[in-house]
Amino acid sequence: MITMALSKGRIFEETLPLLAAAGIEVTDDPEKTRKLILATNQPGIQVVLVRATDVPTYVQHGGADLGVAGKDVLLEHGGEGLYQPLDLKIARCRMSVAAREDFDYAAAVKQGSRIRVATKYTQIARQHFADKGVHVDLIKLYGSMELAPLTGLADAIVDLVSTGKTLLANRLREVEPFMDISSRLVVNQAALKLKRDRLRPLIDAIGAAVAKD
Ligand code: PRT
Ligand code: MG
Repeated sequence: MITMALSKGRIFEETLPLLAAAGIEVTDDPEKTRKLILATNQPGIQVVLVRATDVPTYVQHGGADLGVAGKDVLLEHGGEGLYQPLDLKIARCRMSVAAREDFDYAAAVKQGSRIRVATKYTQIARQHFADKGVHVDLIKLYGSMELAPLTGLADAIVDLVSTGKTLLANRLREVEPFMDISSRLVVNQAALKLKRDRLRPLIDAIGAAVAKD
């Protein structure tokens, strides 16, 4: 059996057409079933639904042979034990610094002030500000980052932006987009050796589908 880990929502939706191009159809609809293991039209291939941030962990430890995860999630995880053969170019967005309209980010950076930054993405944020030589106090949050500058918890946030509507609705300004994000195919390194005959053609078919778009 080949097991593929996907997260519900945009990653599942946007992976479906790539699987279809490889001849794989998921026969259960995750929005209509409570099942976490979904069958496909191929008896030897199943899909497991896990949280987006858990996909690398499942694949790393062999709970799944392969999976799809955002570059953001992979950088935070570290990518240990994962082979990353393909950029699937799906679930695209960007990682940005955002601040309240009345916070002068550029001036704070120029003056070398310590900036309080709230984020779920502490590894990515730490690396970004270190590269820029900006001093920051990072505050780890698990969600609703937009609230942090509005309540005075932080001066700025680091978060994903796609349409910009969330920032706008919370009167925040995107002051520094710094990384393009898309989702990658990740494969368990041991599985790639042991199940190579089945995994390699699957990876190649998905790769061909990406190249066509
Ligand atoms: O939502 P849940 O807590 O279950 O898990 P998750 O947020 O980890 O999963 P999901 O499905 O929301 O995101 C999975 C992956 O999609 C992420 O790891 C990213 O690689 C990618 N992706 C693409 C996004 C977005 N676009 C995105 N816009 N992930 C999150 N967002 C959020 C963002 O954090 C912000 O809250 O959407 C909001 C901004 O969107 P706009 O359109 O208002 O700018
Ligand atoms: Mg989400």
